[in-house]
Amino acid sequence: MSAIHPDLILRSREPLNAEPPPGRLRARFITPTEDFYIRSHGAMPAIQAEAFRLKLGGLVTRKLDLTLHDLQARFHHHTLAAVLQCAGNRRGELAAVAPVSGDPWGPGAIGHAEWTGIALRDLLSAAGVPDEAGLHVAFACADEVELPGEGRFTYGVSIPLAKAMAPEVLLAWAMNGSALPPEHGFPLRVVVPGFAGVRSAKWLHAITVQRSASDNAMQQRDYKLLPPDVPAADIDWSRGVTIDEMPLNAVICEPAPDAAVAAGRLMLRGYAMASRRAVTRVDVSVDDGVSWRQATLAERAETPWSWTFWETTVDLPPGEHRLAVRAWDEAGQTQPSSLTDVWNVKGYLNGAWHRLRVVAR
Ligand SMILES: Nc1nc2c(c(=O)[nH]1)N[C@H]1C(S)=C(S)[C@@H](COP(=O)(O)O)O[C@H]1N2
Ligand SMILES: [Mo]
Repeated sequence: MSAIHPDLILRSREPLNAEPPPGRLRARFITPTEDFYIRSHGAMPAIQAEAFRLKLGGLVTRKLDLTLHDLQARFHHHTLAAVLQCAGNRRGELAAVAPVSGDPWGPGAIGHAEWTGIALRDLLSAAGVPDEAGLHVAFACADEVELPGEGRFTYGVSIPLAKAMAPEVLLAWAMNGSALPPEHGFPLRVVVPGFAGVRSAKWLHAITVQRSASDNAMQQRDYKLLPPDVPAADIDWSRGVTIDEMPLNAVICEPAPDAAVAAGRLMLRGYAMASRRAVTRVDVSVDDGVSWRQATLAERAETPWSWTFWETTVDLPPGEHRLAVRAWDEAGQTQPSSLTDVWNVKGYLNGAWHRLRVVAR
């Protein structure tokens, strides 16, 4: 196992799950690889780049069997900055409503990296995809994983062909200009900007074009948004909706929750993310959402696959203060105010206002 950065907050050692503290996450618009969250469901597979082959089959005109060098030599290279975020980002806060299952992620199960690889659509086009509605592209991976009640199986997920043919979906061999580190999927991973991290398959070795979504338990019996009345003890997955696109979100990265700060002027900083649409406004409150002021959008990108960094200065008299943040997107939508509104037993898609308390002295 490669050493992880000592500043990462370890959520689980086996499998390896870790996230950066929020202040570190907000330090750089492109998240340094060592600060990038790690979310794995099983042990990291050791793959030799020289022996690596990617197979593409299913409903295609020509099956493909390619080495890494073939991929790099035959297809146009793309580099794209994109956010990857876990559907369980901010799950930890939901436990205040009722118990949730899974690692208690803070707001750091997200990162914004520069990914280099080929467009998945170029590979699919080279293989020849039928002109048929409703197809799916399934990814098979090298890691063996385990889910409660499902036993052990190799990781697999799928995305609709329509998304697979979108220009932003990459098969990436590099992250921030260097080869993918083992924990982020060496030698090849999928990057599906805008979709929950679960679809960005690491340690990819086979792609299948097919008529239905992947029948892998990771696709069918996990990562679905369940209604709030589904009990933990007996999950009826057919009541859940497959989590693909991520909701609008905003987080206060600085100050930290329960921080003791000097009374007077205080800088608040954080991130906001909309997926597919742009973030158009970020509001900050120092009275728990009774009144709001607009933050400055300090750093943003041209594409909807990047996050937005916001900041603002507030004036806090001595005492306890309840801070809150909410983002707006270009469709004029904003986030639900309370954790109760979004709670689900698996703790996915927490896009409620991010709130925290600070004490000014
Ligand atoms: N093969 C494989 N791919 C995977 C996973 C995994 O456990 N195995 N975890 C997924 C989940 S849930 C997330 S959030 C992202 C995390 O990617 P990262 O560890 O590079 O941040 O990878 C996804 N791809
Ligand atoms: Mo995830």
